[in-house]
Amino acid sequence: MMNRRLVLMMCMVVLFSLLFIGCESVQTTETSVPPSDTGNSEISIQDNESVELIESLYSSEPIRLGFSQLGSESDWRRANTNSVKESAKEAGITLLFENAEQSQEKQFEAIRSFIQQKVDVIAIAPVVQSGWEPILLEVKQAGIPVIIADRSVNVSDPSLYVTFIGSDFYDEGRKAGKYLLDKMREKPGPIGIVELQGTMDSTPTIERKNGFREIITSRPDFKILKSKSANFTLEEGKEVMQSIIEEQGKDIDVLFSHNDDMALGAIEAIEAAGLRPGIDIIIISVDGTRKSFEMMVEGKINAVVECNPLLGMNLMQAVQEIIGGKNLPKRIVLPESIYTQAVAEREVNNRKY
Ligand code: GYE
Repeated sequence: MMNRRLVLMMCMVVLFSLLFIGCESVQTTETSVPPSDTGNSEISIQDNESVELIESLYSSEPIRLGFSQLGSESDWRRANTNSVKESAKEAGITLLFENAEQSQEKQFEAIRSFIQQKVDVIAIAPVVQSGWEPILLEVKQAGIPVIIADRSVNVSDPSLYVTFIGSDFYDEGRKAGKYLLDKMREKPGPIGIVELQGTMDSTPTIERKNGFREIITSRPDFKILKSKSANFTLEEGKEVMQSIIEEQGKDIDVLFSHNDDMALGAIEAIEAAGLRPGIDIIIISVDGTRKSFEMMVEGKINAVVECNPLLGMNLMQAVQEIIGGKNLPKRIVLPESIYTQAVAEREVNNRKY
């Protein structure tokens, strides 16, 4: 199936050729016919029309981007969605947006509808990282380039997408681990750790978990008491933490939460159990939302690893470059930091999400 933009480019080539032939005939006419001759002005009107036609073809066809968002589970995700929508508007790109509400099946449906609507580029924020090859093959066969945004996909054929724009989740896990090592350097073990994981089989969950473990193995007295998924949501964070407190009681020294929303839910559960978050239980979270900074200011979260959801402009730039025929790097990573209570007060009002 032929891409619309390709057809447009071919039209432009044809029009340019016609224009070129037109110019040639102007020159030949000019040598034989005086400039005041009406025939000459007729030719120049045709000439202008060709230019206008080319211009209108070019400007009346904004790029059409289909974006399959995985859901709206967290403040991070809502900021990500807003960033994509606002950036598309700013870049003059027509955005076809679908929210899959955590269902990979719904993402497949959205992608198929984008193929049917013959969009120019498809961007996908994948809910999980496995199971993408067949659908990406369908998109490839339709001749539509794919950008993977935020979370990654696990595919053996790298030609199934152009680039992956997102954070280094493994490094985020490592940063959390390093903070903990430093925080506990004077404290003798055993140190009891609870981990709240995000969505199972999603890239941030897998990599934050592995990065964290890589670092903390240097202290064999760090014990992971419980590691459970709470699907990146506040409600589940609260529920899961409550049940873990009931099981593990006072052995919990540390909570490593894969995102801020789950940490906020867990804080409610910790307080309801009569414990002090940030003091009785050291809390490390990931994302860096304004709410998590407010919790740091209150002393209830100890450190937050930043994960930037504001990918919109990077995504639009990549889309424009693909359409412009440029080569993109296979991986586009955004710079990120880690924040502690020491800087929370100063930084809280600078948070953009
Ligand atoms: O950390 C979490 C969200 O995929 C990086 O998904 C994203 C994660 C983010 O729901 O809050």
